[in-house]
Amino acid sequence: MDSRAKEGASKMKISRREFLLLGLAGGVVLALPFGACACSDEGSTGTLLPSRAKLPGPFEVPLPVPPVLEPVRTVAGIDFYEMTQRVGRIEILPGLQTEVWGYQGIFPGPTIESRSGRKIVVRQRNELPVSVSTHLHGGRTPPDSDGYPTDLILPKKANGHSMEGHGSMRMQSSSHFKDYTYPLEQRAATLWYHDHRMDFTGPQVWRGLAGFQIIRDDEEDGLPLPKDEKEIPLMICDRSFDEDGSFLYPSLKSKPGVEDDYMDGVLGDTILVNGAPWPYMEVSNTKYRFRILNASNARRYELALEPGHAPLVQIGSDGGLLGAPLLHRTVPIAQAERFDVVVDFSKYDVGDEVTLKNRMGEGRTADVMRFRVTRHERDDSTVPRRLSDMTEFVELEESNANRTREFRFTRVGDEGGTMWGINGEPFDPGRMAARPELGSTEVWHLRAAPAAHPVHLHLVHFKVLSRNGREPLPTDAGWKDTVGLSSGEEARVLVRFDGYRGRYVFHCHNLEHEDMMMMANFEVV
Ligand SMILES: [Cu+2]
Repeated sequence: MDSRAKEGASKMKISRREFLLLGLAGGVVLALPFGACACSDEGSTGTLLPSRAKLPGPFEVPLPVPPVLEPVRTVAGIDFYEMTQRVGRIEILPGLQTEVWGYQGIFPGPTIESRSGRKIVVRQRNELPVSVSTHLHGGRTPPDSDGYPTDLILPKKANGHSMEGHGSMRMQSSSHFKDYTYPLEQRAATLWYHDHRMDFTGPQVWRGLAGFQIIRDDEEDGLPLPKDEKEIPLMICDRSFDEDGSFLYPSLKSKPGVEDDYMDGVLGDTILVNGAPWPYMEVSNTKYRFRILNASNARRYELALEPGHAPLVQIGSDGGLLGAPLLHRTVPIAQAERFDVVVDFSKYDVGDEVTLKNRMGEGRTADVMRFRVTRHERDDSTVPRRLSDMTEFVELEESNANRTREFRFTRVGDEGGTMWGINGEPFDPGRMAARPELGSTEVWHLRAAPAAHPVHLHLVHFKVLSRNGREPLPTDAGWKDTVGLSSGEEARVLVRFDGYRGRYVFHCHNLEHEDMMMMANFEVV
């Protein structure tokens, strides 16, 4: 592990062999490894940036839930949305104002609720002082709407801002808005949209450019899972604040990248959930569904409930519902990963306080948020033994693979490393790392050294075949679009190249690594 990559090395000591059988509400008994600890041996790769502002105490502010964006019109079954990316001022730390760069000027941005197979068009307007490119993470999206890093929406005053440090960058858009078309020919899942601008994704997401998009379908609607006010998206991310409440970020002035000390990644000292610092939520003694997203730049978490009377019942992953629920005592969540979990608060007494902890954190970053069980309520929801018909997933086997490719995620450049790269190469929009055929299946062997790298592929979903030559972790289950690798780890993933022909990127989702070139192209041919 790099000497600077030391924040929050895991202190978990749970035996990997711990094996329990647990009953769930509704009489379902699952013979699953509960507490099979998915603890990594490494914590987050990054350097802590201390806040200068006075931070609030834990669990003082209520959990906000982002508003749902309504379409501006519907024509021929297509929903049209409009969003403006602009500067906003919001109160994140009590009594202070924070300038955010937000979708609709808010952070997190508004949630888009959509249906599988129902096309939507999102017009993104840019009223920020910088260029942007919007990516729908987890979306099976045609290439011209995927938010390629140089497919920019220029700022209104395009007087040089957009070319910061990039005299040679090819401009692919000259408008102040762009219509993104999302066919959404994919399963129900928790997606998120965020900025993906070449070299500046880290600072622009840090300033607020992230929001949820949820896709629903009939299969999921037919399940008796917790719904409505008991189905909550949780965007977890870390930030640091200057004395006046503004976001701190160690940018180089008008140039890509961060100060040398932070090239491993920027770790905030304040944990936000849906934009609020260490919030609390009042719950009844019933089941709740949480769609958890790690939207941090560099921080990984190991989530756990304390006291742990109830397991985290995982019902879905990046790519939607699992075939059957899985019980975890802890859930490791790398940047950009999503875990869809149900928590049964009937395992607690009214009056109990239940903390969502981060076992990889230290001091204040070991807390995420708190649930207060405040009332009795009738609960009609259950977690069924079967969640989804995962035929396609089960049938996709390594023997289906047409070929294997290997990608190493390492430092590149001068002695000591000045950049990050894949197979020794920093990102070059003109270079193609792979040309898989549409409809083909490949094994991608991903290796991370010498730091933690969450690897994300655009367009596709994949199945984790193995981790470090052994069985995947219980938390690697289901369709994935991001796989978290600790320093020195490797994973083999089985990827089905479905959807659209064209050029896409895959990259490390440590946003500082991504900005410092840990990205490559693949073209589906
Ligand atoms: Cu990385």
